[in-house]
Parts: sequence; structure tokens; C-alpha cells
Amino acid sequence: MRITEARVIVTCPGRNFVTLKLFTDDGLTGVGDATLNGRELAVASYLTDHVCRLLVGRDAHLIEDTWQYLYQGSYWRRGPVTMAAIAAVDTALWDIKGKAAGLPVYQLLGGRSREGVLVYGHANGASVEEVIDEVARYDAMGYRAVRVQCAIPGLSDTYGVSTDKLFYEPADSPLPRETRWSSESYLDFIPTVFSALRERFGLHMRLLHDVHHRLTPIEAARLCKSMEPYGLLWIEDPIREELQEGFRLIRQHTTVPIATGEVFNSIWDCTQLITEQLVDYIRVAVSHAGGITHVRRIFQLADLYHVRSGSHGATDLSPVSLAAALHVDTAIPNFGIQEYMRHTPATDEVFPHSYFYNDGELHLGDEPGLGVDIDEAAAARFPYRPAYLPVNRLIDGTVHSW
Ligand code: EZ4
Ligand code: CO
Repeated sequence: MRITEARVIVTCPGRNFVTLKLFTDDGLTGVGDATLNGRELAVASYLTDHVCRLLVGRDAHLIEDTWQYLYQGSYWRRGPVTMAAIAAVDTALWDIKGKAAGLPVYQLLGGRSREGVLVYGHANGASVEEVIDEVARYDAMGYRAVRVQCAIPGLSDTYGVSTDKLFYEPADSPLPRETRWSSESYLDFIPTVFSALRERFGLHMRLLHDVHHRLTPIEAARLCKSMEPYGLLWIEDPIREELQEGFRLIRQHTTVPIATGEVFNSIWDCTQLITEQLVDYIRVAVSHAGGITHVRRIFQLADLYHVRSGSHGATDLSPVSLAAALHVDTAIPNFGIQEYMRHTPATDEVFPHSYFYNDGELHLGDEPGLGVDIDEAAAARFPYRPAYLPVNRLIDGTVHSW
């Protein structure tokens, strides 16, 4: 079964997505997500200008060989652009192999380890009262876990707080919007939000929180200690990940579970955190960390060290990416939880899929492959628009992690 065409499709149904579609001489097709938020066209070019011509004529069954060919064979290894491109090829090949076998991809990964995939939604608000209302809304929709973000008094525009509650989209501006940040104000305020939530909801809801890489290790340790009474499922990305020893310092002070990895693109970003047991959840995404083949490798390593999966699932991970994640989530033994930010109706129209939400879980359909496709006619109605994530500064103007 030979690959006859590799097509890169860029579309913006409310936000930008880059999708790779492979065609074979058997008449089968496969899709992979290559979206890198705010840097989309770099991956599109990497594929169009450098990878697609390598794929035409190759045996579509050679998933591992193609992965190694693109990874080792490029000489320049790793990095978000390369690994997003490899991820898209890998994901599309798994989709094709599933269709060729007449099986959903999770069957090729070893079959079901669970009935459904536990997800967490995003509850956020401009005030504690609004946050409580939002958590109640997710509770009413059947969610068993929510990530909670709240505006910090005195700061305009806090990460994770949106006006359109169900469809949070931070890459919302043709040039980067600038936000302001104070770790001091944040550390003083945020525990009061979780205290109020536990008073209102008891232990009923699993609560998560994303720090978005903004604290120093000792600040993160203080945050975790102050959050301990509220029993969070995890605190996410407490610090920048470049210096991984920082996690050791956090660990010395707290039992709050730690999650990280959404910006990681290879197993080499994860090995120290996993093997030294410095985190509890590893959040790599299929579309950013080398596809199904590579995230499976990362999760297998994690399993040996009591680290569970908690894959990134924000809106910039297309329905193709989410479907691929659900197949991995369904199959692996050390699944933890899956992030699930709903896509807009326009995005769902461009990417028809059979996975569905029910009672706090996502479920896969039964059809062969990934169970997701791109409607190219619909995609063509939404041309690419430049869109950036915000840039963040401290109160005095110093650039800080967003
Ligand atoms: O900022 O997906 O956990 N989710 C997140 C997201 C990320 C965006 C970056 O593209 O942190 O909101
Ligand atoms: Co995050």
C-alpha cells in the first residue's frame, strides 16, 4: 500500500489548524494534526517543502520506519516544529493502518483498558462567585473534574479567564496582546478561590489548577502548601520546565500532585522528571510530541515510575489530535485524565468525528482508524488568519512567562 499524495490543509474555523492528509493507492486516507499555536505556517512549510516529497511512494504500513526516517534521517532532531510535523505523519499512518485492518486504532494499541476516558473541563470566572457558578454549570453537565482559573484582583486579564466560557481561545489577536502579572497578588489570592469551592461543593468535584509556568520553585512550593487542604487532583506547570531540578525543590515541600509537559516535544524532555519521580502526571500531546508512536513510548516509560497520563487537550489541539489522544487514553494502563476544551461548532463542522461526550467521559466510536476526518470543502471556507498567543509582563514591564 503506497502513499500517493500528502496534502497540507490550513484552515481557520474560528482558530487556525494545520492538518496533513495522506492518500494511498488502496483508496484509503489518513489525517494528522500539525497545529503549533501561533507558529502554524512554520510546520505547514516543514511538511510541504521538506516532508511531503519524502512520503510519496513510501509503504503506508511502515509506521515505525517512517518515524525513524523523519526523526533520525533529518539530522536536526527534536524541537516543536519538527516534532509536530513528524506527529502529523505518524498519526495519519495509524489512521490508515486502522482502516486497512478494519479496526479502531485503540485495538492496534492493545485494545481497551477502560470503558471511557475521564475528562476535565475548564471553569473560570472574573470573581469567586462567577467561578462557583461555572463549576456548578460543569457539575450539571456531568463533569467529574474541572480545571479552575480565576481573575486576580488588581490584575487586568488573568490567564485562563475568558468571556466565552465554553470556548476559551487565548490566541485571539492578529498581533500579540500584552497581559500583566504579579506572582505576589496571585499567591495571596488563589487559595481563597479553592477554599470557597470546597465549602460550596465539598469533596464532590475533582479540582485542578494551571499555573502556566509563572512561579519560581520556592513560590510554587508555597502555593502547593497553601492549596494542600483543598485536595487538588493536580497543580499544572508550576514553573518553567527548562531547569528540571526546580521540581525537586517543590517535591521537598508538598504532597500536591504535579502535572507538566504540554510544551514538551520528545521523550528527552520527560526522562528526568519521570525517572526521578518529580511529577505525577505527564501531559504530552500526540500532535506536539511525535505522534501516537512517540507519546506511547513516553507513557510506557512513565508507567514504570508511577507517573500517569494527563494529555493536553486545549482548543489548539484539533479534533484529529483529540481523537488520537482518546485512542491512546483508551489503551494505555496508566491513563490519568484527559483535558477537554470544547471546540466551536465551526471547528466541529470542518472536522467531523465520532467521539462523543457523555457523563464526564469522552467515548470513541467503533469505525476503523481514528474516527475523524477533515471536510476540505468546509475547511476552504475558513482561510488562515494570523493569530498570536498573548505576551505577558510583570507590573514593571519585565517580560515574563505567559
Ligand atoms: O496555553 O493550548 O492547559 N492548557 C493550556 C492551554 C495552552 C494553549 C497554548 O497553545 O495551558 O491553554
Ligand atoms: Co496548561
